[in-house]
Formats: sequence, structure tokens, C-alpha cells
Amino acid sequence: MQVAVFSGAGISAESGVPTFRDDEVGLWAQYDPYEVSSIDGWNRHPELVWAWYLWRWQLSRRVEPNLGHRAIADWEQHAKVHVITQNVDNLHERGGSSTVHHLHGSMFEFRCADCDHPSNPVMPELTEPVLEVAPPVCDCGGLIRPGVVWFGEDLPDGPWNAAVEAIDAADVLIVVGTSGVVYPAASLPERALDQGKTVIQVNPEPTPLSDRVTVHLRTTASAALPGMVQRLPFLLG
Ligand code: BV8
Ligand code: ZN
Repeated sequence: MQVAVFSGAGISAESGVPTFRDDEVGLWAQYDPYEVSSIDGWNRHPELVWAWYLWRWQLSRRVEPNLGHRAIADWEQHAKVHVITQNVDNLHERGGSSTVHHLHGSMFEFRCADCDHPSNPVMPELTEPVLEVAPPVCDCGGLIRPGVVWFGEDLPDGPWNAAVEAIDAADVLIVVGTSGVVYPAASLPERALDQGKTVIQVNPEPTPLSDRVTVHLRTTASAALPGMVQRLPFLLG
């Protein structure tokens, strides 16, 4: 059996990572999230964007994978599992998943915004968020940026092609913790539905997919996913 999992910020929420649409508590609440996660925002005020990522990077290192991440990793004992994530944290990998496709990159990778040279910058230990921090500078003079895909940037071909292949090969798709509004990522569950596949959504709230999915479990990832591994064979008949 081949299982594909399509995840968003909601699966990291229970680990203590604010979702993308949470009202950012504190300093960046005054900014439109797209302002600090778009290529235009970076070009306008790199120090604001760098400080936001620095803070999120700090948060993500201090939290642990939750029961949802670990359940998805446990499924690998029963099926081939491809995790397709929009998240830029590394909680799926730390939760034990071995095949993770990061459609929107990773906040744990850095490169020069000008010459693309990979970078491993010395990151200051912040005890509290700081609104603006000057990004490190590459030897070429360019600014160091996080290895994430910002709004207005193309997705990386490798993870995208692997995700499409995983969707096409899957017997069942689990969509967990995403509001399903960001494209082209959000087109992947639609692709599975167009192919007539079983799609199970796990989300306490309705999403644009709710009317089309096979089953919408209106609950959290950590409540639904651990028990699902036993049910999957029955769901597939
Ligand atoms: C692209 C990385 C081609 C950064 C992210 C105008 C100009 C330019 C582009 C566009 C445009 N108009 C539209 C576009 C396309 C744009 C887009 O889709 N915009 C949307 C807003 C309409 N897309 C792009 O720009 C993409 N690139 O199109 O390239 C191109 C190139 C140039 C010009 C034009 C086009 C790139 C998009 C990638 C952006 N990067 N992240 C970072 O993370 O720091 S997006 C970011 O938000 C996330 O990665 C994620 O993908 C996205 C949505 O967040 P979610 O993960 O869904 O989280 P959210 O908070 O929204 O929802 C959480 C859900 O979890 C909720 O439903 C909640 O109920 C649920 N939940 C909460 N708790 C739990 C839970 N579920 C389960 N259990 C729980 N406990
Ligand atoms: Zn450079």
C-alpha cells in the first residue's frame, strides 16, 4: 500500500509552532504575513524578514515532534509513505519520517541571495524576538537568506516532481493541517481527487477541500493520526 501525506502548519501547531495564519503574537503581528514571507518583502526590508526567520528558527529548534508526526512515521512499518509538506520546519524528519518532500524549502538551509552559494551562518541566540536583524553577508557581498520558497518565487523542481509522482502512485492521500489556499501546493489534493483517489482530511476547521474529500475528520492531527494506521487497510477495502 502507498500512502501520501500532504501537511501544512497545522501539524506543527501542537508542537508549539504558530501556524502561518495564527495572529502572530508580538512583534510581527503588525505586518501582513505575506509581507515577511515574500520575495518582494525581502527585497524591501531584508533585516525585518531575516529577524522573523531568526525568531522562527529559534522556536522550531526548541520544540519537539508531536503524536501526529510520530504516527505518520509509524505508518512506514505498514506501507510506503511519502510526506509532502509545505512546512519549513524539520519536525517530520525528527519525528522519524524517512521520505519528506519540502515543497516550500527549509528554514534550516541558508544560501546567498546573490550567488546562491550555500551558507552555514553563525546564528545569534535570541532570548526574545527582535524586530530587525541585519542578515549575514556572503563573501561576494550578497545577503544570506533562508532556504525557503517565498510568495512570488517558483517551487523547487525536485520536491515538486517527487510530490506529483507520490500523489499519482498513492492508494490514499491524508491531508492534514493545511488551509489549502496556497498554490501550486494546494493543487496536489485536487489532483488526487480528480484521479478518484481516497482523500482523508484531518483539520478541526473546514477548508476549500471539505466538500470534495472522501472523509473530513474534524479534529486535530494528534487525535486522529495515531489511530488511523489500523483503519487504513479497511478504508481502502
Ligand atoms: C508561485 C514558506 C509561481 C515560507 C510559504 C500574486 C503574485 C505572486 C504569486 C501569487 C499571486 N497570487 C497568487 C499567487 C500564488 C501564490 C499564492 O498561492 N498565494 C495565495 C496566498 C493566494 N503562491 C506563490 O507565490 C508560490 N509560488 O506561485 O510561483 C509564481 C512566481 C512568480 C509570480 C507568480 C507566480 C509560492 C508559495 C509559497 C509561499 N511560502 N511558506 C515560510 O513558511 O516561512 S507559504 C506558507 O503558507 C506555508 O508554507 C503554507 O504553504 C502556506 C499556508 O499555510 P498552511 O500550512 O496551510 O497553514 P495555515 O496557517 O494557512 O493553516 C493551518 C491549518 O491547520 C488551518 O486550516 C487550521 O485549521 C489547521 N490546524 C490548526 N491546528 C491543527 C490543524 N490541523 C490539524 N491539527 C491541528 N492541531
Ligand atoms: Zn554570494
